[in-house]
Amino acid sequence: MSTYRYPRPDSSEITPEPVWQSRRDWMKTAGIAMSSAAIGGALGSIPSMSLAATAPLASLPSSPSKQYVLMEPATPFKDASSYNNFYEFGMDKADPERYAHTLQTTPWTIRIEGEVAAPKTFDMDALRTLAPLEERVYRMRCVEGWSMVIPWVGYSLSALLKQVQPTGNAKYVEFISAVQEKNMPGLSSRSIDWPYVEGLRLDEAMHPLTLLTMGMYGKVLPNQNGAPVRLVVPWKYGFKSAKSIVAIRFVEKQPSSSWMKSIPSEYGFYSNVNPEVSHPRWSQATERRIGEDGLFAPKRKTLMFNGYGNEVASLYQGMDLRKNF
Ligand SMILES: Nc1nc2c(c(=O)[nH]1)N[C@H]1C(S)=C(S)[C@@H](COP(=O)(O)O)O[C@H]1N2
Ligand SMILES: [Mo]
Repeated sequence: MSTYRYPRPDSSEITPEPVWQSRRDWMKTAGIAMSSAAIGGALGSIPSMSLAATAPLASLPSSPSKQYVLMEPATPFKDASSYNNFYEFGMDKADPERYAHTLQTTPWTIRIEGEVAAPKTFDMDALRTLAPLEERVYRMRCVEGWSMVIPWVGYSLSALLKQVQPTGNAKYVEFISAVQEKNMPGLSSRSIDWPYVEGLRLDEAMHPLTLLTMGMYGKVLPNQNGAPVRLVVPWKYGFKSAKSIVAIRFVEKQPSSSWMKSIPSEYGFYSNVNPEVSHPRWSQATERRIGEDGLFAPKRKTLMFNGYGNEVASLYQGMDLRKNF
């Protein structure tokens, strides 16, 4: 018996293998590189079939959220765990699944530091039991123009942040991802200043939607999705949702994220999903939903704040969202 309440896609929505294969062949014939060229470049390549054996993932029980559900079908697990961005493991969408098995996820701790009365370190046991685990189905919109619907398992980040006392200087929160020199083949690319760092304003970090995430589809996170613990900020472009987090730092000044440092003209601090503000190199008005794709499938209209406007629009009252992109 399935424990999921969200509608499952019926098998006709899942692209059969011969179609994938012919698509790949077509792309080869057309001379389109299968690996995405530059960071933030191509509008996402076609998901590739996984050849890697998948280790069984431990289940992670949780209660279904009553509040955070969607009427849209969840993206098949297969797609959500094989079409990834995790540049520590390479630039290609298939690289994380291919290479992230080397990520060392035990032991694991998150250090909370910076502008706090007393810095504190939490191990995974502490993190998993700190608050009741919930399953929440969120949309995830990548800045490259694709999206997924994923049942995540976790709890509001605010539950963790409330465990420490931020000082009056704490205005922003920084999230620092792991660096494992020997285990991450993507670190050799210098296009990102490692570690991968992201940031939120304190009120964004404390917003109930901001999810400290330890699982998906009822199981612990696959390495390629940011095991053992990551952030999910569903109203912002996917890159704000830092994976494999080892430290959370309260700071006074607006932090500069890896993407802001790497390409400041294209990536701002806020990065709220906004169909009206184009990326300098492409429109953000529509998106391709992974799992219901096909080169000629109609695109979906991208929603303001990725559809979470009722919850979060008030955070940005009076702000010019073109300037604060
Ligand atoms: N540490 C780290 N976190 C990261 C990334 C990354 O390269 N490194 N990629 C981001 C991007 S661009 C996206 S779209 C999401 C993808 O998450 P998913 O692969 O679980 O769908 O993770 C984000 N978090
Ligand atoms: Mo992304």
